[in-house]
Amino acid sequence: MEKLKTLFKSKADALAGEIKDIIKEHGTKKIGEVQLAQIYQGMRGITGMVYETSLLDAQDGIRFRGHAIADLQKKLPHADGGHEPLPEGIFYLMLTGELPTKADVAELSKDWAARAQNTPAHVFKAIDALPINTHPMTQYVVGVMALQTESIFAKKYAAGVNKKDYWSIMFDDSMNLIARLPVIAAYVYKRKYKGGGTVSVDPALDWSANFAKMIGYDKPGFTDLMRLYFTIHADHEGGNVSAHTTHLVGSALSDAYLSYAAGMNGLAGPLHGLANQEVIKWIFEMQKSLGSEQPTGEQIAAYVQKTLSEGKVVPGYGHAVLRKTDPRFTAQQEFAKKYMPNDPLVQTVWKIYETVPPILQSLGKIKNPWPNVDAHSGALLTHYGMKDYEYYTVLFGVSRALGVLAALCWSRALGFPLERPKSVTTENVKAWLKGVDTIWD
Ligand code: CMX
Repeated sequence: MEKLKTLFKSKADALAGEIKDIIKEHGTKKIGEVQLAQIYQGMRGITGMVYETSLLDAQDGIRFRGHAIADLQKKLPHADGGHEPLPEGIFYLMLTGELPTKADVAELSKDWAARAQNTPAHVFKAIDALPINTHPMTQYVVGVMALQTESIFAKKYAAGVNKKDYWSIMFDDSMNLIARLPVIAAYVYKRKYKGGGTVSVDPALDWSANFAKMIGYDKPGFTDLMRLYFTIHADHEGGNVSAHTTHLVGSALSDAYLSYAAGMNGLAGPLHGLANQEVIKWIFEMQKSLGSEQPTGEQIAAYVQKTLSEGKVVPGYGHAVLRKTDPRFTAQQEFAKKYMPNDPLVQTVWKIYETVPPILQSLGKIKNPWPNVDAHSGALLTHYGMKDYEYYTVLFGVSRALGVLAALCWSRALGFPLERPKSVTTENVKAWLKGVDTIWD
């Protein structure tokens, strides 16, 4: 992978030079203003970090280095016989800013399959030490944490390393970790749902096909779904909980394993990545409660009102930034229209899409009544037989590694410092409101 590493370094050096000049010439210019409400309400809309790999627009959705998902489905290389982009390609794009060739992507597939061999036995033992009913995300994070023994960054830092070389060892760690995540994820799946067993990587297969094969779902449709899934969940700019946590923890020079595991603990929250399991759980409970596999719009509307009246959120709807239907939802809907338009669960997801937004809109307080990425994914997985919904967030996590680790390589290559925003107490705020103006120091 020396070619990719050298290309990344040349891009990073060029940008580091530009950033130096930008800060020198424009460093005192102001970006927006912070309102008191924002610091109480999750820092929404405060521009507070630089994150190179993707950018989110409230109306148009995610752009990976300027490219929309629909464009990338055409522009990124596909596997022979495959119909969806290979996620190796989106990693290459996020890391270098360039669209890869088919050969570039094939090289990455081969490299990751080679790096994934011989995952240390203690990783599996650490997972095996957990009770079988442990949530799959916990098992997954424990596996990642156990793998931290392999961190080159941690070892080299302990031995003494020049800060100019941080990028290089972060790159090596990131590549090794990404390569082995499907192994850990597949091991957790087999252990929890298939009675256990070993997993091994086929050097001839791409990252997604290897994962699909390891978990025992190697039909071409599912493999293609995984390629799409791992591509569209890879990144969502820097402020979301998993990306921001990885970035924050990484800013302390925690290695890729520690930083990514921290991000995954954030992804495991129900307002973030766990929403994908919550959606399908909510639909299954609705079907059961109504005694119908395909409830009508009126029945769904009544069930939504019940959910809201119990003080719960409707999972899969709403977003902190987006203000339209998530293009990642649309990409999955298009996949379903092509391969499974008559699937009853898929049709129920579409009926929910017709029914929920006007109800949420009528409440007057929800800024985005439209579906997000998590509203559709479970129905696609269920179609191929994967009904084990507690596992779904692990899939999101495997994909999210591509973005957050590419971004971490950039953070080290650009020499980004420790992140340390200022906090205040409400006592401070009350004093400030009375005109005491020194409290922010
Ligand atoms: N169902 C019910 N109420 C909702 C809602 C939903 N889907 N979405 C937002 N609201 C509520 C909020 O809880 C908040 O209520 P209070 O004022 O009573 O506290 C109010 O509407 C305003 O919220 P908002 O500004 O529109 O949304 P936020 O930026 O605060 O929250 C999100 C965004 C995603 C957490 C929220 O929409 C939500 O909880 N959605 C359901 C969970 C979900 O699908 N999460 C996945 C997001 C995508 C991902 O990260 O994977």
